[in-house]
Amino acid sequence: MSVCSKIRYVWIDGGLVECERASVHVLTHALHYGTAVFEGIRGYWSERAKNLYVFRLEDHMKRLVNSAKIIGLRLNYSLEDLIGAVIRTIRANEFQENIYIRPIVFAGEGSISLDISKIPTRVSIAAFPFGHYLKPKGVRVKVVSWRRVPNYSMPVIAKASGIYLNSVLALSEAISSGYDEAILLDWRGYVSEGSGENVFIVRKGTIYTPPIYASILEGITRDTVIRISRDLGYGVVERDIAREELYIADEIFISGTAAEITPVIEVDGRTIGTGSPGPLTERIIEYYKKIVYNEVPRYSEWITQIY
Ligand code: PY5
Repeated sequence: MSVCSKIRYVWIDGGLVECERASVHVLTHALHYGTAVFEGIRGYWSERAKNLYVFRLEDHMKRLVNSAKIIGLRLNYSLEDLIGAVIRTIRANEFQENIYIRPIVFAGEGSISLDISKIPTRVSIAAFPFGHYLKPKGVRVKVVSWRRVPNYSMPVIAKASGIYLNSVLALSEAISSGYDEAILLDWRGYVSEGSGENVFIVRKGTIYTPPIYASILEGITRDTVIRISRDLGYGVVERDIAREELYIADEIFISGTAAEITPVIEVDGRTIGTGSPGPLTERIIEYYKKIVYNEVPRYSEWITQIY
């Protein structure tokens, strides 16, 4: 199936073009060296309101701008320009279903030199219909042999394309061993994160998640989970998690824009809790769903209404 079967327009370098025309040259710098930063954002179609709600759009676009700054990609658009461009892209496609939005800022053509200071920066925004990324009833995960890139080698807080080779290797190891998803340890041996998700464990009613210094991406869903869990009355502690704590956790879940909040039911062949999503995990998932569909007024500032 063609990549454009469900996309009419893509925003590229300042304007909308027909999807078929949104292509790049083979000498694009980012293709060779991973010199790009991107975002993943979700939009939820509410049948009840007959509207599409984008979740935490401004926070995602702020992270995109920050990622570009960290990598040293010069960006010729303001935060406001980029937010406006996302809204325009969705409206032009007239989506009336759940979507995923993928903006990318990348080093274009001009030279194969590793010096990106003279290479023009390009930007594109594509959006397309999207369902579940992982099994919503729970995934089986493997702690893989690849370690999460340490932040003394790569600026892992930036959502940068090149860093994703680490995630690709981790996920393919997990899948080829018969699992659904990978968990990577950090350079010290503590739990870092999934291939595309942050990790949370529950022990005796308290929620724990690795700190920023465990080389994680500072997930926006992670921040959402921390805030809404506290709202629901649960304690949330950011601290190092040892690998073996995963095995004896009462519940585990992973969070990310694509993965949303997905229960983990098995780690390295050990069943977690009862082997089905735990009660606390289910409560947070339920609350999260209400929030993204704009059914919780206190969190409506996280929502951008499209139509
Ligand atoms: N950690 C990594 C390595 C990620 O790639 C992601 C998001 C997260 C954590 C969670 O971040 P957030 O909650 O801000 O989304 N991954 C992307 C996503 O859209 C790409 C996944 C293929 O979920």
